Amino acid sequence: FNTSPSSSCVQVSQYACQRRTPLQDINQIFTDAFEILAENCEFLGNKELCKSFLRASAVLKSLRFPIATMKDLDGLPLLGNEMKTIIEEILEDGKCARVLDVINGERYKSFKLFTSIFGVGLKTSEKWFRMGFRTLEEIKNNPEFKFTKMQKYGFLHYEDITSYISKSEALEIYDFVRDIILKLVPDAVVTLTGGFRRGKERGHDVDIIITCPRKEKEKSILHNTITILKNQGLILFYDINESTFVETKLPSKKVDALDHFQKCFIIFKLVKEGVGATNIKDNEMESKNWKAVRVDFVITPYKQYAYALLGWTGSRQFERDLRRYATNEKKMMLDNHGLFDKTKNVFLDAYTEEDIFEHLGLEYLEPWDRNA
Ligand code: TTP
Ligand code: MN
Ligand code: MN
Ligand code: MN
Repeated sequence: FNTSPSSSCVQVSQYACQRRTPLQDINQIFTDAFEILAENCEFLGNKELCKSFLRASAVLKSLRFPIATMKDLDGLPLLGNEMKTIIEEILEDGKCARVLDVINGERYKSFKLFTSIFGVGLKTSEKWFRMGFRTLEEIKNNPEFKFTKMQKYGFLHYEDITSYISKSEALEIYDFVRDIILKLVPDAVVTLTGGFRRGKERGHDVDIIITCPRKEKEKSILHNTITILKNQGLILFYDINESTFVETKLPSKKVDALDHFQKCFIIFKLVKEGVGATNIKDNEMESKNWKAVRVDFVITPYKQYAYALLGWTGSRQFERDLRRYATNEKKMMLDNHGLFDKTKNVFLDAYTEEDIFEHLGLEYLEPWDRNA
């Protein structure tokens, strides 16, 4: 096959759900720039511009050829003048002044730092930034501050949590947890989702989705599993959100709305076999033989499982485009709980992700092609 841009006569869709986006991003020099600008907009509360940057980035990620000249952009959607100016500057200089200004800016640097703490979002970051804080030390050592339990543990395990999790570490935790769950409920379905399901080699957390085909049997799984893990001393922190799911509720209009399933945000103690022992023998400083790893559990009824799996597999931009496509092109409403056809006034049942793509009239995309 030919990968040169001129040979691609097929129109590139404006929706990520109509394009293949593998992990390998050959336009990373541009997409990195757009994602920094998008993040900066998010920190400034400029949602519209943030969306535009993320959509532009996603278009470039789907290309099978590297952008080499401005001519290569002909016919591509979602790349307006603002986006083209940035691409042109990077093509000429290898960098973009606007991006450099952002990453050296006080606000971006502070928000990056603050939001890297587990339990700290945009609101808290804004507050701390306005109060004049710029470093973690200033915040951590401030006796005036009241931290949530999540933030306290976020600080406590900061180094571990902000370091990457390898695929083998993710699989180790997944296998371990799945074994425990299958002993409790033999027909439970336990799936590693999120970035690792999309083929990523490293991630910032381990996302695990759980269901059971026998009605209501999924309901006891979370608490029983947490109890077992706690008794084994493997839970450093956990926060259970009970389900608020209502089957008759229409899918959410907000593209970034959280879902209503039972879930648990965990800091897991991953014990590394063999690490530490040699150091003790050599009488060196005792090294820690475990690593704190962020793990998310989500538990869904069987009927909503395919929708939840699709939603939790991501990427976030892929999910946003799926919903936008459903709304704008199909007069349907999609979220992590289901798909509602507004023309026929019915919820559409699905038991596999393939079913959902079919309902939407989309060609099926494997998880590893959803890296928008
Ligand atoms: P993340 O775990 O944040 O992201 P990721 O797995 O793609 O990448 P990494 O962890 O390596 O940074 O989210 C995974 C998906 O889960 C994302 O598409 C959004 C979705 N999600 C929900 O649908 N509902 C929720 O309540 C949460 C917390 C996430
Ligand atoms: Mn994840
Ligand atoms: Mn993430
Ligand atoms: Mn997650």
